[in-house]
Amino acid sequence: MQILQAFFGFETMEKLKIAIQKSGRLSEKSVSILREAGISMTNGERKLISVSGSFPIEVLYLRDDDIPQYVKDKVADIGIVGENVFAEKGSDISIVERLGFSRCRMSLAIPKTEHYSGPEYFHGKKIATSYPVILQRFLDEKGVDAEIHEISGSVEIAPGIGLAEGIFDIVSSGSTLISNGLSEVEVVMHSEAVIIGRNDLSQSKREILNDLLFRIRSVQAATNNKYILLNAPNDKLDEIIGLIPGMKSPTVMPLAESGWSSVHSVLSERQFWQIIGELQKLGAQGILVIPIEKMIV
Ligand code: PRT
Ligand code: ZN
Repeated sequence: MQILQAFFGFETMEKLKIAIQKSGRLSEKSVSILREAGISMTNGERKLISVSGSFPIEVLYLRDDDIPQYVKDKVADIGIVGENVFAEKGSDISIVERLGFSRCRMSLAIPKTEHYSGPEYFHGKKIATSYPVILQRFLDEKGVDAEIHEISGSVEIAPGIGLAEGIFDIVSSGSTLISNGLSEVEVVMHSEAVIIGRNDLSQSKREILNDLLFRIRSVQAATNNKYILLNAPNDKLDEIIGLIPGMKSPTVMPLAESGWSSVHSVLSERQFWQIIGELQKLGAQGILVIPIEKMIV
């Protein structure tokens, strides 16, 4: 790929077509993931298609629900959707990468005044949802015979207007359920944004995809990790190093003041909050935590 690119630029190369949501909860983050991976788009106004001058990629802006079908039909090669949309419409295609944003869950909910006895509660009842495939799979697994009423939006109002006795929908904070007098009784699946793709990409498109995934993983590793610098008393160096082992091992340099060293390492943000107290107890001082832009793992 590099040789072709050096001679002809990206214009003449085969491009990987990625479909992202045109406007909605996934769109901003999808664009920023590409941008952080060094892929700048020529078309800032997000029309239907834009191309990148810095990477052999073409971006298509679509409704999220349509993306799996466009990938199946080879209009796009890969796409970014919620795992819920993949589970509903993604037969014959696969998850290529998990992206960790737009986390939510798909749950069954019933009026909070009802007593819930277990999945058999739904026997013979009507459930409103925009996700009939995932719901049917769950009901079959549990051996429950319920009627699925498919609606495209405002699912949460269905029990209140007498359309259904329960709902199956996306839940994030849970406040939509509460404000509609519903309580969540079964979490059927957890979801996050994912890259989906076909398994039959050409060799050159697969190479572009691998390059894209490498870049995305480097950005994600950097986001999840921090560079930490601290001053440590030499008599506690081994214990402090044990707490912040880093990618290979920390850098340790003597300070001008004898008996002290400067320790540099990398650790996850979550880990940092767990060990900060212990580092202080061991006498670490001048602790600096710095964001990392890219991290090649
Ligand atoms: O127009 P287009 O079809 O492209 O977009 P859309 O309206 O179908 O989708 P959009 O943008 O609303 O959501 C895109 C994806 O974001 C979903 O498929 C999920 O994977 C993910 N996501 C994450 C969510 C939520 N969180 C979310 N909270 N999608 C929807 N919601 C809605 C939910 O439907 C419910 O009405 O928010 C409400 C619940 O939120 P809480 O916080 O009150 O529980
Ligand atoms: Zn949608």
